Amino acid sequence: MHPFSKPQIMATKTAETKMTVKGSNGAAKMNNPKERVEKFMEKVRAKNSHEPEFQQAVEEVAESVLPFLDKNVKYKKARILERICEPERVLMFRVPWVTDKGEYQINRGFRIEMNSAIGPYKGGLRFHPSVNLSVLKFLAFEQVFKNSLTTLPLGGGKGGSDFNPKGKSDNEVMRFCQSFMTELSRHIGPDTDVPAGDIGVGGREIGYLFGQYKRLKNEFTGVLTGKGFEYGGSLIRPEATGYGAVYFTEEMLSLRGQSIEGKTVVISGSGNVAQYAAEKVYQLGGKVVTMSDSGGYIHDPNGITPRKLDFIKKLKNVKRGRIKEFATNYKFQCDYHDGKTPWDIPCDIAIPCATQNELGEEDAKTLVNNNCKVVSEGANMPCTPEAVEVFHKHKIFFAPGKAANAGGVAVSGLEMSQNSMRYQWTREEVDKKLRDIMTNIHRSCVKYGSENGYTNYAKGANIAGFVKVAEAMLAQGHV
Ligand code: NDP
Ligand code: 2IT
Repeated sequence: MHPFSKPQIMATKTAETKMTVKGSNGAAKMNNPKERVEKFMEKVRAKNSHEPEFQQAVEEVAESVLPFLDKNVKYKKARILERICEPERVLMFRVPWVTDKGEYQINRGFRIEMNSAIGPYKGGLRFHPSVNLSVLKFLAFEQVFKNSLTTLPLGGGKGGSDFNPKGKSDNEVMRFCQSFMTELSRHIGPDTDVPAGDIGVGGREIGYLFGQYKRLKNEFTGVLTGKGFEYGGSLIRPEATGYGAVYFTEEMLSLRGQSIEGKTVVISGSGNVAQYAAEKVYQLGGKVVTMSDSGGYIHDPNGITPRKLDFIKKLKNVKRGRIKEFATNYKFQCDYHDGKTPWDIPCDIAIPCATQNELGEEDAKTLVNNNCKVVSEGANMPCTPEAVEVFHKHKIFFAPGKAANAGGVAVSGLEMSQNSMRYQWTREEVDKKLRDIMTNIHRSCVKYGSENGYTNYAKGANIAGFVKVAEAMLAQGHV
């Protein structure tokens, strides 16, 4: 241990204790923000033990919102933040299905209906073996703030299953989706709760889920988004999350008189979000040098061109293969790094697009040392709190997922509008609306998160997202 470690810790404790003062009624009043967050989190942890991801997401929001409540006592009195942390409803159900070989399988299905203050519950479904209550509650919690930021009338929800679509035949996936929807259909509806895709749930799964809902209810409604264009889907919805994350990056850069053109970009993941983030970076003149999957990452120093990206799209969306096969195909231009994440490759911009907590403190330090200037979260909570602290300390432009990846759910909201009108907008119309929404979200983050010339986008997104939901909750009474 370093000889100075102990006295330093004691000095911090003393400073913290001094900040605790007696209020006029004699009760201990806390002025130290860290202490207050800790006190708030004690209750959240006690109520939601064994849910580390949910606790992590709540703590990150509490750090920004608790100090804001001091200046906005009406929200504090009505205990809005405490209420937002408690899901309105949690559904958990059995999903029985049968494999092609006739083996009986049982998975667990979930839907977290988190908050409906500003619109019907809205958020994706995730099919992945790591899915549990904690993961889905964190995602549903984030979704409440994200959906609020889009300016559209969307409440927050999330769902999914520990079902693993990898290695399953189309018929097995179809039978699973039909069984999952047989139960879920009792709880959702176009004005109640509107699911969409997330990890492991793409166009194929949404099609099977929609087919089963329609069959059970005898209704053709916009109960799901991310549908195929032929049966009510919106143009640009597949592209929206990745494009939106890059539009947001452009906004951050343009505020400083820069652009994506000529920048080197490191992307993780190779699924829906990663593919379209890579496509948009290329269109705007940047160079994407990495993509990854859960097996490892590829490094292509010449950049991933549209032709190479087509290979990746076919590999991941049709063949459902591994990213390693890209390196085998382009073996003279590209390396494969087994079991690793791409954060040690020098870049100007990093866009993590795979999963939560995929970028830790050491990765963040490496990115900073390599002169990375912008980090935009395409995934939900991909950077750990320690990594985010490093970015803030070094004044990196860091866009949290609830702002940067909101383009996906925003175009889902536009899909709902088109379904209600029974009409479909052109690509150009939807893309323009997506761009405008990302610009507005950026503006909101700057409004609430800027101090001394630096924008803390996480703080800005949390407060801006909170205010709209809080106002709606106040207006609707203690429900
Ligand atoms: P996909 O299923 O299309 O792709 C997921 C990608 O991430 C794959 O490359 C996958 O690798 C990789 N991945 C998944 N889990 C892990 C893991 N535990 N460790 C390492 N790699 C992993 O999902 P999406 O692209 O839709 O979602 C990616 C992220 O973006 C998620 O955080 C999601 O919540 C978020 N998001 C998605 C939106 C959407 O509209 N789809 C909207 C907003 C956010 P492999 O193929 O090996 O599994
Ligand atoms: O995390 C997300 O915002 C999504 N998976 C998309 C949700 C949606 O309803 O489109």
